Amino acid sequence: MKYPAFIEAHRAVVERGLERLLPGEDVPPASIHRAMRYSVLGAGKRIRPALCLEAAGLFAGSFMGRDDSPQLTDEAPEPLVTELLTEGPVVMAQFSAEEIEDGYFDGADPERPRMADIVPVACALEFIHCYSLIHDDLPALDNDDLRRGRPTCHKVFGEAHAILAGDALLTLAFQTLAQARLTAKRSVRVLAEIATAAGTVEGMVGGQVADLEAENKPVDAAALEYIHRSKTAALICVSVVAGAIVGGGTDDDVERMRRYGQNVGWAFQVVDDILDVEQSSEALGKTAGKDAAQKKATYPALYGIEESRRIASQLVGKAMIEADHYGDRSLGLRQLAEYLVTREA
Ligand code: GRG
Repeated sequence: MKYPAFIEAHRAVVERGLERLLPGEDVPPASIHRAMRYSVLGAGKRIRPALCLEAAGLFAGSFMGRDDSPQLTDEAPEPLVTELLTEGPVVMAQFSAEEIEDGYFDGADPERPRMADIVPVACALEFIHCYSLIHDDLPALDNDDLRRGRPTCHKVFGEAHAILAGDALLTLAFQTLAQARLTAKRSVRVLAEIATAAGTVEGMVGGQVADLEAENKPVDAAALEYIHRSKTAALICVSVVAGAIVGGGTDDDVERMRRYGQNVGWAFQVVDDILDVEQSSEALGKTAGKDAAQKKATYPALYGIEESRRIASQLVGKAMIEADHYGDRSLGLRQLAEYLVTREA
């Protein structure tokens, strides 16, 4: 299945947001900004930002790229919208003391953020994802030469710059989140959720550690589940959770999105394991067949390809039940879930 057509609209806005939120490559020290931009502005699928925007749209009532998208088509652009959607100057969101005090911007309804205010949150998730890819490719971890169809960051800029570019993207993510135009309450909640998902306790770094330590060892189903849910699903899950929070979902909505996200995130890594076996490096834009070569803990290794496919479909089925709660309004999240299990790269 191709990337769902209307999600392409999210992707276009996210690309522009990433471009503008990253320091320019002439900004000193230019070498680190070149490395950051090289890694972020490559051919990523932008799945995490798309999930975030789609979840936010579900609750904020704005659906970019579709006929019912009043906030982006009908309303006069505000400064950040202008920065993100037109050829304006590259600036981070700037706030007066009053705006920070209010936790919002310009008298707009704090309960109904514009999608353009949510784009920085979506971009922050992509910054964290890109940091994890840069570090994952380093010689001390996966030692890979190919990422998104191009030489990896350390191959082009050297190891020191790759380590620092990863660090800088993680830091930029939290700067971006802290400067996003959200109510103070939503802002703090989202910061805590994303920091936790990127961290060590059932988060991305913890999953990566467990993955490393499982190499060359027999791994049971529970250990494999822990690795996949922490290493990959946590960031995917928090993408929809953050979207639900900033979009104004209730606590029940946020928890429903968490269940949706846990299931699609887990399914995403199961499919990633399958693609590593079945696809070529050219199709994936990264080195295929590495899991078996490195004796990694994967679903195909433990269950075989067919059973892995069944597990992925079952997980997506569970996510669909959560999305179905919102009827037609969750069409985007349902299409994204379907894409994640049927994708070929
Ligand atoms: C602090 C040393 C240190 C490491 C950070 C490296 C790391 C922790 C975590 C790695 C987590 C990781 C790379 C998980 C794999 C997740 C995955 C399937 C990535 C591929 O995602 P896609 O397909 O990639 O969305 P694109 O390129 O489309 O964005």
